[in-house]
Amino acid sequence: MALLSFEKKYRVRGGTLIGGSLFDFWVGPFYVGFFGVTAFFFAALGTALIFVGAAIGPTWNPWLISIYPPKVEAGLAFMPMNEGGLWQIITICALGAFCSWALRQVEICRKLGMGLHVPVAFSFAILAFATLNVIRPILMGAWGHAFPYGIWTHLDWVSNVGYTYGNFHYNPAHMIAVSLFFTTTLALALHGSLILSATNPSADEVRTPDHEDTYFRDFIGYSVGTLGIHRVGLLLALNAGLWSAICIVISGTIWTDAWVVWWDWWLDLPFWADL
Ligand code: UQ2
Repeated sequence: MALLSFEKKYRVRGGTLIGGSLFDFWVGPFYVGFFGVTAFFFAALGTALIFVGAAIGPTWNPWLISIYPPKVEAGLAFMPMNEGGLWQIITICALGAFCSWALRQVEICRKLGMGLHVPVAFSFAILAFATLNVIRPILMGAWGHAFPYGIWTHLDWVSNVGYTYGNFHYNPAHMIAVSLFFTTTLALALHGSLILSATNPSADEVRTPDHEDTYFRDFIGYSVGTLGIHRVGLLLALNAGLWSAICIVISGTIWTDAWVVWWDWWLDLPFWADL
């Protein structure tokens, strides 16, 4: 169906979660909805407050601008603007915008009669952010454990937190997360190259899914299938985000030592513990 006649059929009212038909319209190509309004509000306010923080100083160098969370000593208190309060409101704006975006995706899914896979997937990204800057700081008792909003300073934060637990690469959940990120790129490279090789062949005619299946059956004796590869891809990608959240939320909460010490359970196994 051509794009214009498709839009005529599907750009109709309905499917909203909140607000009925009040915000059920488009601005140019963008569906608005109640959550389009809230997303715009949170994004605009959050961005404006980042500029307020930049104006407070000490730099306008975009690489070095940073909005810091409160000091660890402040615990979980609400703070004045220039002592972490800006960071607190910007964090609320960020989560408000992310959740608005997810719910706007849900409304679009409902309009089009599609599954909710995209908003579910996006929710894992929101979960990862919330784990870093809300859940873990609350579990540890201070907003000061969250990361600052700055290009350079958030990298410093990652480095510092890594060294706080010795070498973060010994964190078993971090190992699982990294493996999932690599496997995700493997899956996407396999899939992208396979699709391009079949739809963009040097021969004149585009190849079929049978060619794609047969390629992998010839190569490794197995094809996961054209729908299956997308299930594998989504599963890998969501787990990469999930295990990233797990690997950071267990650090400083249920495990406070260097991560290499965790592996002592292996050395303590009865087979060789007494040798
Ligand atoms: C496949 C298939 C596709 C694909 C790919 C495969 C026709 C177009 C890439 C091959 C994938 C396999 C064997 C699984 C890979 C698993 C991991 C964990 C990387 O069979 O069906 O559809 O794109």
